Amino acid sequence: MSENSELLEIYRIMLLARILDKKILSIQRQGRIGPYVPCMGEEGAVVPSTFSLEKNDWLFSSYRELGAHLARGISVDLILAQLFGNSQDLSKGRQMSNSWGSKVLNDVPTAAPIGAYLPVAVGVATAAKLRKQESCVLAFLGDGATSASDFHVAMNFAGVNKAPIVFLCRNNGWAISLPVTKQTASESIAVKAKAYGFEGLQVDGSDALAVYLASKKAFEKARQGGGPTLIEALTYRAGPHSTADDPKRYRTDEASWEEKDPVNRLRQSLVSKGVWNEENETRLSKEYETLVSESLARQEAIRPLPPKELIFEDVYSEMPWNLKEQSDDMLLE
Ligand SMILES: Cc1ncc(C[n+]2csc(CCOP(=O)(O)OP(=O)(O)O)c2C)c(N)n1
Ligand SMILES: [Mg+2]
Repeated sequence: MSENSELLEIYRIMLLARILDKKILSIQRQGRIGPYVPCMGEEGAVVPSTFSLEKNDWLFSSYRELGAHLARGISVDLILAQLFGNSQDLSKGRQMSNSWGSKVLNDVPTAAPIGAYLPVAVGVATAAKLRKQESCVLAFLGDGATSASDFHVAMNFAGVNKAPIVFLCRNNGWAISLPVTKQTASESIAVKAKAYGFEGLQVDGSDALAVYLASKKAFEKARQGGGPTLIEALTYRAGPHSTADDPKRYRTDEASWEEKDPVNRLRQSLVSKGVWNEENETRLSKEYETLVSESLARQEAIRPLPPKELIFEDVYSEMPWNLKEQSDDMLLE
């Protein structure tokens, strides 16, 4: 596939993520789903990097990577089923919202403690290397996750084992209300890779082409046995941390958001290359609006919801006594 056709594909998914994210945010505000973590502003970092993944590779994410899951092949129906926690949700409503994943797509649902999955991601990459399998791993994280002990464990283990993994840190400047200046005294996040013996680089996360090229190079290196790379993508969290957050209480930097919008930037670049125009844009936006509203109507209507006793299933082959006690108590309520 030529670079322009890859970029067009990337653009389509970024646009779908934008439209879907806006719709989800609005239904959350109407009380139709539980809490939601929006992704607007960070599509340029997450979608292009996911395009370097092959079928047998693995994707690990946090919660703001809606576009990465769409790029990996998770359908809009499954995205919404997860948020409604209905019976079509692959985890049957037992995961926190935004914890998307799919076993067949090697897309691993996230864990709530920040960074907890990073050592697991490195383990998967190391295992693939030991077994002489071709697979690589893409692991997303936020700037806040770089203070978690699991991040350092993962970076160290990845460096020592030359694991085929690409860490993509979305540095959006905030960990809820904590600015990145209070997160680390390092000159950058990228520089941290040096201490663990591998390459770290910074890229403009609003520039989809830059992220695409940096990720492609990092994956080529990993596939050739060159080990890990840490990519720090400088992004902009355009919305609140989550629907339970009010950024007006701690943030005043919203003025220049339009220039940073990665969807607009990629669109303008495709238009200037002559491979996209207003007519294409209108047609595709309409198509996605319809896709999203039809899927929403389908997923919201699915009843009955999974029974609450399901939360005790699929973990132990025989339920331990303490869980049995909790389950009995719950069913009495
Ligand atoms: C170990 C742990 N500490 C704290 C939290 C609460 N928490 C949830 S999200 C978050 C901020 C993470 O920020 P960052 O990694 O920068 O990701 P972003 O939300 O900016 O995408 C925090 C502190 C948590 N989930 N796990
Ligand atoms: Mg952050």
